[in-house]
Amino acid sequence: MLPTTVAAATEAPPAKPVRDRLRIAIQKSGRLADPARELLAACGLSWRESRDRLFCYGESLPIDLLLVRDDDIPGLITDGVCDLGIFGRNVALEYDSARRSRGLDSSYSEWRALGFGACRLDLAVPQDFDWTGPADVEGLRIATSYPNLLSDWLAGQQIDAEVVQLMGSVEIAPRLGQADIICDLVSSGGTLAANQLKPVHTMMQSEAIIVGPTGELDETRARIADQLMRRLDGALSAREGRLLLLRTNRTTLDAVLAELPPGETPTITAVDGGAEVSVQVLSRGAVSWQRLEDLKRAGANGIFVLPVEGMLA
Ligand code: PRT
Ligand code: ZN
Repeated sequence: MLPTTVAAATEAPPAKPVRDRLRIAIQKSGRLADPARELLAACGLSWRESRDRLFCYGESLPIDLLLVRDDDIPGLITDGVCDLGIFGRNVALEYDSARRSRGLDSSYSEWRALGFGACRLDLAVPQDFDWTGPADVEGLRIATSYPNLLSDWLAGQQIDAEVVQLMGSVEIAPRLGQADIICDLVSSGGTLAANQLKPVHTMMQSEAIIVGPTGELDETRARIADQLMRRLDGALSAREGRLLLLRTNRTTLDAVLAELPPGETPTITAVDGGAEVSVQVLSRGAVSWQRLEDLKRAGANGIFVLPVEGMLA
């Protein structure tokens, strides 16, 4: 009788089960967890959560969530366990860079930037360091959790320096003598200051992104993903957009139109037999007090600025 291993080797590998639901990986807990869920909820998604809080079954649409550590999301998409993922661009590019250094192509691409989780990957040095420019890094030890992005940057600058890889508490490395300077994420800069460090060079700007596979999804999941992206675009525009309503006399209309914020073409409707007009415009961002005062001065009255709940182009 043949050994079982030989018999098994001649058998076709088991076919992968076809999934007819879309699966999105998001952070289980941490900075991006709540905003990611809020954004998906704004797209009309609702879920039933598993008891272990690792899986959320999509009820309103066939879109399930996998709740994981952000660092695991790139691998889950690469392996096809999840279709889409929401996590920081910093994590996405670090993973890409690691793959490139092994001669592999990207396994996903950024589909949309989501407007939350903003931060920068900065080089930071002790406060008494007399920084003159990137060349100052030559020969130094740099602590970071982003060894691939840092190595890419060093190579691009033709700088020879030692990369000290740490999983966390990077800011404390110079004080502990583990490194001379650091390369780490910064948002307010408070943590750097608390550790007597100052930012001197920004290597990348980051925010939360939604990524999808570089290859094609099968037809069913591609259709669900298209629907989600259309809703997402609406939710993102609605989040930033404001509906501006005002009235003005026809004689001051041109002056008022000149003060409108950047946005869509305004809708102008005659009221009171045509002497007055009502103007409605979707502003692409918040409308400042200064803008409202300028509008009023130009002849607008009854000005309303309203948040937008949803939008479908
Ligand atoms: O458990 P899991 O692995 O999922 O979470 P995590 O601990 O790796 O990540 P988490 O939740 O801290 O961050 C997730 C993502 O949020 C990051 O990958 C970034 O894309 C984004 N983000 C935005 C930040 C920051 N802002 C940020 N400030 N990630 C980390 N920080 C750190 C910073 O390095 C500093 O140590 O927060 C500290 C405070 O920053 P300051 O500058 O405001 O003092
Ligand atoms: Zn993480």
